[in-house]
Amino acid sequence: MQHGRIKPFPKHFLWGASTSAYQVEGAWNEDGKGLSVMDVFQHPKDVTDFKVASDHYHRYKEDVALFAEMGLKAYRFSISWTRIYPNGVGEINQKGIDFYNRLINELRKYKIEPIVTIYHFDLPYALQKKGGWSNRETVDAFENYAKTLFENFGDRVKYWLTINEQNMMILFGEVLGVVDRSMKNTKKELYQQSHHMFLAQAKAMILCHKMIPDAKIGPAPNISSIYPISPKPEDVLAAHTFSSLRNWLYLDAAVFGRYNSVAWSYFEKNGCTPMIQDGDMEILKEAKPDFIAFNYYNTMTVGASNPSEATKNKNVDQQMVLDEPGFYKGYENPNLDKTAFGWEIDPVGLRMTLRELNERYHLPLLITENGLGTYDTLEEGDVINDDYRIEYLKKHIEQCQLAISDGVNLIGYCPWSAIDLVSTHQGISKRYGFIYVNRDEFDLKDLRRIPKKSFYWYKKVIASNGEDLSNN
Ligand code: BGP
Repeated sequence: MQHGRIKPFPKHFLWGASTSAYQVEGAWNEDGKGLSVMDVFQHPKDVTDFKVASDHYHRYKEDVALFAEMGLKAYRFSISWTRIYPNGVGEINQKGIDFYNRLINELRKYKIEPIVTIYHFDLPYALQKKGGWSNRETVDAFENYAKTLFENFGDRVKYWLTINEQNMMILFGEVLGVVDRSMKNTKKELYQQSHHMFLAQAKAMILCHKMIPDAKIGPAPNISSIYPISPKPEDVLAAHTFSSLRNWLYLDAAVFGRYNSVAWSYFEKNGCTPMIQDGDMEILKEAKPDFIAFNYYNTMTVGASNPSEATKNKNVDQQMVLDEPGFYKGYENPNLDKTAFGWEIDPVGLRMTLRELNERYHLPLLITENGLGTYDTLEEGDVINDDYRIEYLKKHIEQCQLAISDGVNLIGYCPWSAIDLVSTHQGISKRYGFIYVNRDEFDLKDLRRIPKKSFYWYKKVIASNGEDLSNN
């Protein structure tokens, strides 16, 4: 559909950028912080771990000053659970509270809206050792942790995200390092974990509304439209099945407080229906998100799959599409270009995804991740000419504006990432940031910050409220 007149971005649009604690902070064992599952994650030999990351814990003032210079209206970051509760529960670590107070105050000083993710992959290792999300006690630990955050930061933080990419943790937990690889991680176990996360999320949403009436809270899954590989009805049906399991399962539970029927029949067929206790569904129903935050990198393409095909976990060019014999099978999309790391690039798919979300849930939408992970070159004179990143972001922002013209209530765009950080499983060489961090995988160099060309471009985009996307 082509619009005669394209609508402008709303006046108070949240032009932002994102990070997560374990990927940017470093200081993995300082000031009383406990171990998280990401600290014990077994990294591939050729990539760095998260111990120093971008050293944001020590350099946050300098970083926030740069965010302000870029003109960010919002900064989406996560709180490290084990800085607040080193063991997940028990004694509060005051130094952890102090750090986030300093960070939030610094952001407020520059009128940058903090958008806080309560939990971004880094479950306390002490809880993992007690069964992690398989253990129902983790639900209470999460609620208690969320309560502490609302008590301490609720006066200044008005946008909260519950759980980052619950769907990716359930579908690809071993790749992301969030589940205990020594456990069996059967589907039954994983969907039980997912049920516990739904409960934890619902309890946090209810609590947030009680404790901070003027705050908004929502889930933050990874959502993307799913294309059928052909118009063959079986392929279209497979795309619907995959979308019901990958996307809508997580949002239907968060928004409507129910399991969708396709997901439920998949559970029955696979013997993995979660154990639901009396009162659980009432809690899910009572919790109402104020908006949907979501991460978008690419669409996926699937087709029908024969039940007799061999089971295999497929990673279509690292894009994480599963083959599920009898349900769906992942394909590459021949119409799309790819990044240097093999991720398909699909700006139009973002418009499609926004439309689907809008039609299904009728809630304000906030993009909390979208960006290009690739190699950057530091040139003579501290210059990084990342025109490819500008091109990527420009095309996605254009589609956001078209989606707004389609009637979507999009309230903000927070690309990944505000500053270079360590990729979840592919090291620091896979860079996403507007700001370069001078380090390599294993050589920490001087960690100095250098604005990239995209920094100045995004500054202009924000200053013009999305009207000027030109690259010059
Ligand atoms: C999302 C995560 C982020 C980030 C991003 C990019 O799934 O929420 O934490 O890692 O993907 O992925 P990667 O780091 O693998 O390139």
